[in-house]
Amino acid sequence: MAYANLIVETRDHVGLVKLNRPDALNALNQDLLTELGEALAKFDADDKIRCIVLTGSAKAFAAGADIKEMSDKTAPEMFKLDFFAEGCRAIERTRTPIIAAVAGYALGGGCELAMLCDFILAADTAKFGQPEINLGVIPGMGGTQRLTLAVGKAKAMEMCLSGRFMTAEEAERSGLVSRVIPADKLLDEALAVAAKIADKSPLATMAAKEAVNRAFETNLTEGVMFERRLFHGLFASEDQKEGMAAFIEKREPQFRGR
Ligand code: CO8
Repeated sequence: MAYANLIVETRDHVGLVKLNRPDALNALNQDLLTELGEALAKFDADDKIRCIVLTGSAKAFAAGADIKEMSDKTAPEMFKLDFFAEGCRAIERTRTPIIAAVAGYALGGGCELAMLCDFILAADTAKFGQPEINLGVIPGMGGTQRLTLAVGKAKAMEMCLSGRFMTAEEAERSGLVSRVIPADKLLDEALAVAAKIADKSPLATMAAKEAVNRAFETNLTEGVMFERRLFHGLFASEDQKEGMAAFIEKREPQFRGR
């Protein structure tokens, strides 16, 4: 299916979604977020797709919510607009792992979008920020919460209050991104990591994703119990038998998602 604001491709078992509003630095408007939700839902429903890469352009992953689209809105209109929240829910609902491959600006809703993904690989050109304060507002797609969980209060507070951007290097040091990669290698590396994930049992990757995400929602005892139950449950899968047999037989496992 062709999208107006996205380029969507598949590479074997990996789904690639490229934000594509170059004239607006991939600013997140209603159409783009709606399309993104549709594209993710399609990949998630496709058993062949076992990992997703979300990326932007060399200049911008996304420069935030579309300021021009929302500048004249009233509070009741913003209250009724659900596409921002629905865009967030679409990512949260996606059970297939999603890697954000971020080059250039990831600002405001763009930074929040990257943080909604399961982890971020950053090009050395990446710049992260929550500059909403410069517009007289604050982050609205989870930035005050997820940035604080990722980098701690001091840096999150400084970024949200002052609008200061973080470089890729600082973002890695602070735990916001998993790795920094030379910009010209970013997409290849993200696709290679995604292919590696796609080789695992999809039941196990989904379970691992659910268990790590549970760490943000619960206390340690409950989280560990949740993890243990998922661990036990995976012994009902053929993939567990295959994975352990392959280790013992010194061969590569063939995971089938059963
Ligand atoms: N919205 C709309 N258009 C944008 C945006 C944006 N966020 N960012 C850039 N553009 C447009 C520019 O207007 C410009 O268009 P035109 O050529 O028609 O004038 C084009 O993209 C290129 O941008 P610049 O000329 O500004 O490019 P520069 O290289 O000079 O600057 C920057 C790049 C620094 C990224 C600059 O564009 C910028 O500061 N952009 C805005 C960043 C920002 O403030 N983001 C936060 C937006 S608010 C937000 O994200 C809230 C999310 C929560 C919503 C939740 C609702 C419930």
